[in-house]
Amino acid sequence: MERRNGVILALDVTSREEAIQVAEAVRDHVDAIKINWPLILGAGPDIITEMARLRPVICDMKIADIPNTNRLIVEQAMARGAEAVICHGFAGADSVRACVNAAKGQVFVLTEMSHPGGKQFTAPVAEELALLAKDVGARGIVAPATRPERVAELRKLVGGLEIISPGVGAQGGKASDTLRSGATYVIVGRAIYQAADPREAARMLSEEAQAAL
Ligand code: NUP
Repeated sequence: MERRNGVILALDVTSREEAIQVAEAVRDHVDAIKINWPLILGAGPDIITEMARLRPVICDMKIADIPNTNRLIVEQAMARGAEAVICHGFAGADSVRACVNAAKGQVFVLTEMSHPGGKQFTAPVAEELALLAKDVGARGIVAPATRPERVAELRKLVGGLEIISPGVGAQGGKASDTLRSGATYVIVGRAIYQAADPREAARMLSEEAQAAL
């Protein structure tokens, strides 16, 4: 995927029809579509293939199992057209490595999560998780737009890896602050798909992001 807008759409709607409607409306203003369990369960896994026709797809299944199961999950996602997947790092290096191998490197590893509870267990080990991502050859990490200072700290550790950052809009983060702190892309869900005019909301976020890059 190419960084033109700096924005990844988090498409957490639950019906195929709504997913297609939103994705078609905003596709010009986002660089990728992130699909999570609500849509995969609501519309079925073929939605990955359908969305991949519109924009590169990142499957946010937060994979966190033993290596063999991780491999099987990633193979299913990639076979349906995903460009990349998101996995948890806490399952350990072998589990993350299994994802990296199955996805040919196209893996983002979660570090500190963006919600308040993210401070409880993920924040204290976020640096270790970021270094693990680098060690195993992941494409990047996920870091919180709700805490841009943490994005900046994690950026120093991961060097040239990509950082994708959720938490803009509904969770209180700001796209420009996050990108200036070192994120490569911001991930935005409700602030786009729940907007009265999703296309205009995505266009404005893309404009803000491009000005900050
Ligand atoms: O730490 C994380 N925070 C987070 O919000 C890791 C994530 N993967 N996400 C996801 O980003 C979350 O599951 C949702 O799909 C999206 C944010 O959506 P919104 O808060 O912009 O609606």
